[in-house]
Amino acid sequence: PVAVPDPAAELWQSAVRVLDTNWSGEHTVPSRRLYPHQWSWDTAFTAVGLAYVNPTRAWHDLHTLFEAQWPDGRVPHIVFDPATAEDDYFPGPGFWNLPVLAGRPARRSTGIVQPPLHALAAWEVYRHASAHGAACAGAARTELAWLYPRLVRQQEYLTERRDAAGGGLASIVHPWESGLDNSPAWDQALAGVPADLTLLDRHPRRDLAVSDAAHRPTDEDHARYVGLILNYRDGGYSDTELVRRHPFAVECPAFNSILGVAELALAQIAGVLGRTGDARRHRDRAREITAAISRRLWEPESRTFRARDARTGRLSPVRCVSGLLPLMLPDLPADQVEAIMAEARSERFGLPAPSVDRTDGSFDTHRYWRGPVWVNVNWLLRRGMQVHGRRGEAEQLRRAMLRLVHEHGHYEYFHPETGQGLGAPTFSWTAALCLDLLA
Ligand code: 9YW
Repeated sequence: PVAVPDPAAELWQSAVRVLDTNWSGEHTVPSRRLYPHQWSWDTAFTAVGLAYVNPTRAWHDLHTLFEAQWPDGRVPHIVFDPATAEDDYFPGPGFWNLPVLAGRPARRSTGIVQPPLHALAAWEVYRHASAHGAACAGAARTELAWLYPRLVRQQEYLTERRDAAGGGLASIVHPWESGLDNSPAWDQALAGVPADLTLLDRHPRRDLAVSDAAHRPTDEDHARYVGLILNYRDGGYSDTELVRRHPFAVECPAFNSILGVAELALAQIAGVLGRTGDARRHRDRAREITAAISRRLWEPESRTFRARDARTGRLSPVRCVSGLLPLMLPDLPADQVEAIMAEARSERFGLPAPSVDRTDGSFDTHRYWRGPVWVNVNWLLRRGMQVHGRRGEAEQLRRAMLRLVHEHGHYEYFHPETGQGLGAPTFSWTAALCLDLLA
């Protein structure tokens, strides 16, 4: 008999191969091209997929990341691989020039953060552990117990030290902290940040040596990114009086929705660990974060969520995919849930959702977070649809994502009109999330 190819099985196997290729022995790299270290939210997405095929490696990855947690609770956005040369990635460990920290973390890192998706990832790995046998389930409980206090400190850092405007939401101090680097959501707030192009002479770009300049942030944006780090670094990475001392502080709807979802995942984890009082506290926090998002980031005229400049109080004028992600919060008011679903279905987005409103002047089919489709944010959007019982759309989105990857490969991002794969070709979170979508 002739073997009939099974597309789902092929996709599964290719995803597993990508994750195997990108395993360094200590952590998973986002891809072998351009990203030689460990990235924070990439680790969380990757763990979600590894939960099905290699939970031991998922825990190891999370462990490595949290070994680099700072004494103040922040989990750095990159943990540097000591085996990689300083100039293989900019900005490398030398540039960040970390202060000597009391109780110094075991690993070298950057001083900024990324969205706190790790509690959700840990919960997902734990949830699937029993499918791998009793020993694996036992190990998962031990890992949860190790991670729990660290995850709590990560949340406390963000909710206490990063509430720059005092309104109950965390501010990002750099566009990179959103994970949505050059999203137009930051354009208005970034316009006030000086773009000193001479910084690029001293700190030349590495990314352009390995990727197409038309896909990447512009030199002006890059100069602002470098300047922002220098300012934060020269202030010793302190978060006191951010609004006065730092030229960029923004409340991102995606970042804060993930912050809220993390509290709900912590409530589940606390429950497993027998900490009922803590579980209640996490659920209360999730409700408070949801209420703050719903109050502060809602733009009533367009009925959409926007990023808010914590320094000026102004909402970003651009509709971005980040504005769809409050859907992940179960307590979001029903009329806001309806509005997000309508926006997602509209000609401005559609499924899978591009990173920016297709009808906006800033929409650019190739430029990174200014138009292309990304699997990770669509995966989060699908979770939101599931949370609110939108089964039809959730299934439509699941199929659309799988079709994209099946036809074009495990790319970093995709052309929002043709589906062409863009950026790095064998990208960890795309592969990992495919496993979850196929399971
Ligand atoms: C960079 C690694 C990271 C992601 C970010 C994405 C990009 C550029 O790549 O950042 O060099 O850090 O925007 O979300 O974590 O995959």
